[in-house]
Amino acid sequence: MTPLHEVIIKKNTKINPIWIMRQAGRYLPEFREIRKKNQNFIKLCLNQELSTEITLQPLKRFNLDAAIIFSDILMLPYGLNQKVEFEKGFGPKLGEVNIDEMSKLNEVDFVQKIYPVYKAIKKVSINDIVKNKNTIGFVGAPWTLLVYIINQKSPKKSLKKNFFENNSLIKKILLILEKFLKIHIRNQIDNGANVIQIFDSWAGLLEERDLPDYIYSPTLNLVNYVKSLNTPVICFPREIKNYKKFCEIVKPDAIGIDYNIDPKKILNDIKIPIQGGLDPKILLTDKETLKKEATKYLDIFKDHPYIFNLGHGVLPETDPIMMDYLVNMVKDY
Ligand code: 1CP
Repeated sequence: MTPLHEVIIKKNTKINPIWIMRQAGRYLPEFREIRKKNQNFIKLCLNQELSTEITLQPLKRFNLDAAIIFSDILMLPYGLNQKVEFEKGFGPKLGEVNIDEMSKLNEVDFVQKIYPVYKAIKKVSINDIVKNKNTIGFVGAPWTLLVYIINQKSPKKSLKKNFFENNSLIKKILLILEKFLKIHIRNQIDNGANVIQIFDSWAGLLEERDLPDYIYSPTLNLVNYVKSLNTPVICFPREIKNYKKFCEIVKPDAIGIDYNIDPKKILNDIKIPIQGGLDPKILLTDKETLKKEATKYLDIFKDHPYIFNLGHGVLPETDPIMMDYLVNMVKDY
C-alpha cells in the first residue's frame, strides 16, 4: 500500500509520510531555470513534458512520499473559457465572466482545452521515481474558485464590494463548477492520481452564516463524488474558523490544517487523519529551530494518523537545504 493510503485508509500511526504544498516551485533553482524560459504560466502548465519534469524535480532531490502534479487550481476557469493570466508581481488576472458561453460549454471541449494536465499525471504516475509513492491530483474548492472567477484577481486585500450582489449569477457558476470539478477530478484519477486534495485557500474569508451555502454543501458534494471513485480525499479549508464542524459535516478522509491551528487542540477535536500545520516561515530560520518545531508536530500526533506537511505552501525564499533537512528529519523520527 502507498504511504498516504497507509495513513488515510489503514489509519497507520507508525509512519509519517511527508509531502509539501508547493513542493514543485519557485524555491528550486531548477524550476526557476525552466520558468525563466517559459514566461506564460498557463502554457507551461499545458506543456506535458515540462510539467512532468517540474513535478518530478522535488522527488529527485528529496525523499518525499508523494508527487503533486504541477498545475494550478485556475486551470479550471481557464478550461471554462474564462481568460486567465499570471502577471509578475501581481498574481492571477482573470477576464470577465461570460455566463451564457460558460453554461453552454460541454465536457469534450473542456477536456480538449486542458488535456495535457491529464497526460502529465499519467507520465508522473508511471515514472519509476513515483513507484510505491502517491500521485496527488487536486482541485480548488468551489468557494475558492468562485472567489477568483468573480473577483477576477486574488482576494488578498479584499473581496469586491458587490461580490455577493448577483445571486443568480453565483448560483449558476456554482452549478457549472460542480459539473466540471467532477469531470476534472475523474480525469485526474483515470490517469493515475490516487489521492485528491481540495484546496479551499479562501475559506477563511466567510462568516459562519455563509458556510453552509458556499462551503459545506458544495464541498460535501465533491467529497462524496471522490469517495464514490474509491479514492481518498484530503480537504484543506485554510483558516476556516471551525475545523471540527467542517469535518463533522463534510467528512473528508483526511484534513489539512493551517499554521494558526493549535495542534494539541485539534488532536482532541478531530478523529480523522490529519495533515500539515508547520508554519512555512520556520524553514527560513535555522536547523535547530526547524527540528524543534517539526518535532513538536510529530510528538503531538505520534498516536494519531498523521501526514507531515506545512500549514501553507513552501515560501519561494526557502533554502532547498532546509527542505532536505526537514524531509530527512521526519523520515528518521
Ligand atoms: O512562477 C510563478 O510565478 C508561478 C507560481 C505558481 C506555482 C508554482 C502558481 C501561480 N501556481 C503554482 C503551482 C501550483 N498552484 C500548485 C502545484 C503543485 C505544488 O504544490 O507543488 C498547486 C497545488 C497550486 C494550487 C493553487 N493555486 C492554490 C491553492 C493553494 C494555495 O497556495 O493556497 C491557489 C490559491 C492558486 C492560485 C495561484 N496560482 C499562482 C499563484 C501565485 C496563486 C495565488 C494567488 C493569490 O495569492 O491569490
